Amino acid sequence: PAPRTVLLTGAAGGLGTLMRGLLPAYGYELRLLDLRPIEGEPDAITADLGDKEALREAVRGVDAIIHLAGISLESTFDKILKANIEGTYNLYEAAREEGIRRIVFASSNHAVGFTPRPQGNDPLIPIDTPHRPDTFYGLSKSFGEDLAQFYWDKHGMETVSVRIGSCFLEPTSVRMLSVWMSPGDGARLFHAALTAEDVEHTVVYGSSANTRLWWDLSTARALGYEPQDDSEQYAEKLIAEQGELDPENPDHDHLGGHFVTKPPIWPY
Ligand code: NAI
Ligand code: 15L
Repeated sequence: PAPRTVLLTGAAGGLGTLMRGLLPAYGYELRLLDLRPIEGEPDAITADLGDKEALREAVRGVDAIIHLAGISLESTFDKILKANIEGTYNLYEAAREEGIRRIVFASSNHAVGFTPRPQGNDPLIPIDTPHRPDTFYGLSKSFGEDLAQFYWDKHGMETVSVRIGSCFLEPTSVRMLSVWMSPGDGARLFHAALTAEDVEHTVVYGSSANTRLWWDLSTARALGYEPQDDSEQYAEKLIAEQGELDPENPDHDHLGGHFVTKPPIWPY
C-alpha cells in the first residue's frame, strides 16, 4: 500500500517548509521534526538527530520517512560529523528498530561536485558517476548514500537517495539554470520516491526538465517522476546580470559550482 503517514525531518528548513506546503495535496499526513520549533505547528517534534530516544519515538508508526534534516552547506568536519553522518545513522537505526521500510534521503549534487560539468556535446552526467565530494558536506552525502545501500543489503530497508540540485522558488545563478528543481517538481519527485515499488536503493538526480540540464534523469523517471518545469524562463535575465559560465573559472566548471573552491557564502 502507498505510504500515508510520513515523517519529515528538517521540516523547519527551506525545503522542509516548501514540502510542508505541497505534499499534503498528495494525501500524506506529515509528522514534522526539526531541531528548531516550527511556528504554527504545535505538534511538530523538536528534537536533535543526536537524540536516539526521541528519534525512535518520532519514527514509530510512520509508513515512510523523508530525511531532510542536517547541515545543508559546508561547515566544520566536527559539525558535519554530528548532524549529517551520526545523525543519519541514528535515524536509520531508529527506523530499523521500528520496522520502517522506506526512506527518501536528501542527498546532494555535492556528493559528485568535483566532477567537471558537461560542455558542448558532452553527455549528461550518469547516475553511476563516481562520488567526488566537493566539501565535508558533500562527503556526508556520499556517506548517506553508502549507508542507504548498506541498510538495503543488510536489512532490506529501501531508500531513494535524491541528489538534489537546487530546490528554491526560483534559480538565482547561471549555474542553477542547469541544476534547479522547482518546488513543484520536488514534490512530484518525493511523491514518486515514496510510491514507486521495489526501489531497493535507487539513486536519482533531483532537477526539473531544464533546457540546460547537466544530469541524466532516467532513474528518477523510472520511479514515475515527470518533471513539469524548466528554468529556461529565467535564463535571459540571469545571463544578462551574471554572464555565461566561464571555463577558466573553477567555480563555474564543476558540477558543485563554488563549493569546490571555498565554503559557500549565503546568499549567493
Ligand atoms: P535548511 O538548512 O534550510 O534546513 C535543514 C533543517 O535541518 C533546518 O531546519 C535545521 O534546523 C535542521 N537540522 C539541522 N541539524 C539538525 C539536527 N542535528 N537535528 C534535527 N534537525 C536538524 O536546508 P534545506 O535547503 O531545507 O535542505 C534540506 C535538505 O536537503 C538538507 O539535507 C540538504 O543538505 C538537502 N539539499 C538541499 C538542497 C536545496 O537546494 N535546498 C540541495 C541539495 C541537498
Ligand atoms: C546544496 O546541497 C545545498 O543544500 C543548497 O543550499 C544549495 O547550495 C545547493 O546544494 C546548490 O548546489 O545550489
